[in-house]
Amino acid sequence: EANPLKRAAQKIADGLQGDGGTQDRIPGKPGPESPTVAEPTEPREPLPPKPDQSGPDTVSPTGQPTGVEQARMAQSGAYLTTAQGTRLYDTDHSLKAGPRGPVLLQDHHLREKVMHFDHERIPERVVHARGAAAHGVFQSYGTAAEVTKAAFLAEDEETPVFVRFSTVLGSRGSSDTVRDTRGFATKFYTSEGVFDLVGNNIPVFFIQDAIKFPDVIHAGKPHPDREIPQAQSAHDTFWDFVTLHSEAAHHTLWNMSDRGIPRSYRMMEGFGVHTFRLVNAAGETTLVKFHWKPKLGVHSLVWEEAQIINGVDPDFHRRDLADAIEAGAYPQWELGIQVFPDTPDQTFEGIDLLDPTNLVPEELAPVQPVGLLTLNRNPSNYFAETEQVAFHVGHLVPGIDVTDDPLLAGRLFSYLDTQITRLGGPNFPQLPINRPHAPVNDMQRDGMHQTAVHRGVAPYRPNSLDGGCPFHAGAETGAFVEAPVRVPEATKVRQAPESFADHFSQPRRFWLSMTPIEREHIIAAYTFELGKCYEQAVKERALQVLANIDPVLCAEVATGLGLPAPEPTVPLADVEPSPALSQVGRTWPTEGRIIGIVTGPDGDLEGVDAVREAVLTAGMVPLVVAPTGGVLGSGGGTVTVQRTFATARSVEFDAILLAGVPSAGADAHGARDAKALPTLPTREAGDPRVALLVSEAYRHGKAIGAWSGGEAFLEASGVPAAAPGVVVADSGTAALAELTGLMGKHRAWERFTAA
Ligand code: HDE
Repeated sequence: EANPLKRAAQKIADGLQGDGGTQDRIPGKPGPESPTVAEPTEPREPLPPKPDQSGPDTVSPTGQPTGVEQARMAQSGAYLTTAQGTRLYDTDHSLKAGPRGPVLLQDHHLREKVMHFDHERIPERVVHARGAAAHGVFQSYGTAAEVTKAAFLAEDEETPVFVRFSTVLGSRGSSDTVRDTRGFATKFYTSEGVFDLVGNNIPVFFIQDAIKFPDVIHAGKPHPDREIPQAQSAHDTFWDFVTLHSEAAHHTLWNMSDRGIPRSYRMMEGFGVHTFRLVNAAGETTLVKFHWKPKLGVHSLVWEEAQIINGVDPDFHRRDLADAIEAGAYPQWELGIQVFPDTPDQTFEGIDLLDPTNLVPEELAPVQPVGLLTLNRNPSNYFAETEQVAFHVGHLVPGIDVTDDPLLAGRLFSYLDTQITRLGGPNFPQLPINRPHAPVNDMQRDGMHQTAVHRGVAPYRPNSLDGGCPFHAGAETGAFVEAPVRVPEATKVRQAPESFADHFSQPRRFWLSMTPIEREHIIAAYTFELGKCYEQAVKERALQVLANIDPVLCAEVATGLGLPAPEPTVPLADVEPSPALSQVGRTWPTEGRIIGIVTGPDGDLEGVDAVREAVLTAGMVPLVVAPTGGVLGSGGGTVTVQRTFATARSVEFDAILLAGVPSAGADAHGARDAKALPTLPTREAGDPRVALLVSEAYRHGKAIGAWSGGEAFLEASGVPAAAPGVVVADSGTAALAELTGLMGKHRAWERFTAA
């Protein structure tokens, strides 16, 4: 297949045959590696990783290449063994005194097997526990070379990377589409050592000083008595803290905006949050903020959609990322920097650059692209890679240094510290996923889980016994040299600077930058979350915070809560909006978008086939939805079904196409699952499950198209054929053409009442 996008989309569609993976493919279409029904009797090696999967490329701590194979040493040979390499003839029965007798204590295999199992889990991350990751490559444009000497940012440098996306509050098994901030952490394996950019999808943070991190996280995590709610901010302790603590107002507002519920990890921005200091070859310094800009645009779910997905497919974001990469539809982001002069006061246009609750509008300091990130390989083992990867804001390379942001200072301590508990000792840099690709020659020795066999007798400096090795490097031999920044003379205090005291002008700017639709979403989010709180005092205090941001926001939420709207206690800030903060109004590529094509045995199957082909050619993914699984039609004009009315839910699709005349009621095609529920008061025409599909898609602002009698579904679902974003056409391909244009806007925004 010549068109790579089409190939990618086809692969996603194929991979999604049936509802789950290789075991569940269409009859007659087994996957290439499908397991046979019976257990194989001939020994063979484990299946190799799929083409899209790979483990980390590793080198040993002493710089010797080891390759992935060494990491897989535990799987050599065809025969089952103990951990000591002794072959086993049975691993299914304990050693007993007779078949019905007691199990014998001497069963060393039982003991070893269960002992290892008992210790398979490590502590999950205290925050960002739930994540999904991928390998990729970062291609530098060289445009940052003037401001930094970092080798990986020089022209045409290519650097391997590993990126982990995450939610913050939920535990490892929680749902993907909860309202929360998302982590966006990137490990660059550069020739000068590892650089980690440990960012979020929101450019500001709740607190200005790391000493409050345990407070904000304790407040956001589930209540300590019942451990509910999981992964959400809609509860009293969270709102108690963020309303008592007005510096949290800005980040909270972002969380309540559409940014808190991204459509996909592939459609999120990333931000370094803090201001960093770059150093160039001449030793000149510049202050910068890092940005990741997704090629597919910044898109979000709507709240009801997010809630449904949490039940229907809690792994929605994880699946989306892995499917796209497996199919070859590689997600891409441009890395950009906002550049500020390194002046002694470290402010820009009156904005304190050391205050992590501030952003700098792109209209004041444009984001300048410096390189391209492409994620192109899935991990081959979740635990070894995604779980064991250890990021740290202190993993810096020459040319990138930190600033005195007090939040960043705390992070510089925390990340190393937490890995010791999580990864069981100080040798986690030796884990394959964490190993630098630059030669390592440290004098760290011993400790838990030491895997290096160090040579020599003198792990100390100065020494003569190991020939004085290893040697210090100078700046000219690539050493990291801290920027010699002057620290003002001062007295020790536990105090924030006065410039950190403005907590409302930045949130007000964000609010004013939103379109009416986005403002409605924000109002609805506050009303929902505060409506879930029990404490009246918390709600009242939240309204006070909102009054200081904007009177309309405050009044609308107050109405929803049935409470009076308070007056502001600070003068409303006079700020210019920053249109770059809004997600609505632009047109974006539609690659990788998923179109549900609803049809049945009586539908226009030829038309469906033509539409599938056109969807694939456009690099999007067609999923055919029909009353039952299997293959529709016969002979040449057949269509394979990927979803049934029972397994499909609107939230999986970015747009819906209705092909052909619906069959009234579920019985027509013998779908028994429809009988598992009490009968709904069905409308005249149409299966109620399709009516739900279409009405939900409509409510969520998704493009809907119909042809060849499919219009009748619209009526049955209560969707007006003339509504914005609804297309009725003569043929499937004509409907698709219009639909694609609509999807470029992400949603039919005109359908939202605020528009
Ligand atoms: Fe983190 N954060 N953080 N954080 N953070 C962790 O480190 C911490 C902050 C971020 O995919 C922990 O390895 C403190 C801001 C991401 O593995 C821990 C403070 C930003 C990830 C930690 C912050 C982040 C973490 C938990 C306040 C955005 C996931 C496990 C001073 C710029 C990385 C771990 C991954 C993870 C501490 C604030 C981003 C406990 C003390 C601001 C993306 O060390």
